[in-house]
Amino acid sequence: MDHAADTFRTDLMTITRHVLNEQSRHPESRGDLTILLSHIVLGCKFVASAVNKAGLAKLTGLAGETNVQGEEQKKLDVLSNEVFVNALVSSGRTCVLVSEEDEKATFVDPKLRGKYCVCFDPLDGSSNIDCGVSIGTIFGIYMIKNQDTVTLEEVLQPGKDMIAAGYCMYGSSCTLVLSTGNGVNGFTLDPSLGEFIMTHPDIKIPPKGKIYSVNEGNAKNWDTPTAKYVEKCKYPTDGSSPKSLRYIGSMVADVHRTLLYGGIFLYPADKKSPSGKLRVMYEVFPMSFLMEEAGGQSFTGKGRSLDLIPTDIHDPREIPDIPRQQRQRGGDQGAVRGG
Ligand code: FDP
Repeated sequence: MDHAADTFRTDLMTITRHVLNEQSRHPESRGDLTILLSHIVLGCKFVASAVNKAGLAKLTGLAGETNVQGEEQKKLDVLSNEVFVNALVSSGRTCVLVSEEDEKATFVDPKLRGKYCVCFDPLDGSSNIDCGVSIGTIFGIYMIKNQDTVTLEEVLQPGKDMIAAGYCMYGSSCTLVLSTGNGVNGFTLDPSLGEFIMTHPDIKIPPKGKIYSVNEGNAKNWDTPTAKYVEKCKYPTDGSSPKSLRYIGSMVADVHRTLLYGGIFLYPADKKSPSGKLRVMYEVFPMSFLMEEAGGQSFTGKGRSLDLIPTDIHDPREIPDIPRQQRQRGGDQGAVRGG
């Protein structure tokens, strides 16, 4: 990109302009997705501002509550969840919301309902909040056939049925990466304009990557194929150079780097988490959708990640009354990769 010319750019591709352009490719569209996305963008701007002020405003630290995964909630998690729930409901375009922070799915008041279901993690990577490392919001959007009669079963759709997905990374800059099923584009928040401007058009993951990204502290609990794969990254047997290890421990940041630089990010199942740690509906699906749209792959160890059918909105958590064998989940490890 021509940075000198960028300084003087006057014809800016804002995210709104981009989404409207995408909408015009579907003459039958009534702009509902555009409106929904503009509310998500507003939520991202709000959270970006709160994250920037977190240290100053004493927003860091525990809020004294525990979420469904048994993790202590941070104030910023709670705030971000409220911001997104309010933004999504007030868009008038959603009928069901699935949030990492809420035990149950939220069924929107019938008067305010629209045709979309949004699954989201309002603030992913929250163990990184207090040290200022990049964190992010992840979201995936489904269309629901009948918003008036929608049930929880309808929400448990395979990832391949998603119509749009994205994430917003709150880091040294604030970057929103979005796909509406026609490639992947990245936008950076210009704080002086308060607008996301397209900075990474048509992202394609490099076909070959030199980086592997995994929490190797879990290695003693891995199965043999996983351990062998990671060993090969370090000690290749085909004469190639060893790969570099990069692991931030914040999925949005690790996936963002993988999208731009190539390589592999994985969070394999282990003895502690036999079905893996990453949540299917609001972590694995949106990121897998973006990876595939960018020309990469995402798989569970047994098959394509987007083919999984969740049986619980917070899969893969253990559900005591349903034996694991009777559930339809297709895999037990996760990896997204370029080449
Ligand atoms: P966090 O627990 O900090 O919210 O699934 C959540 C997640 O972060 C991902 O963002 C991240 O990739 C992963 O967990 C990190 O897990 P480990 O600390 O076990 O490596």
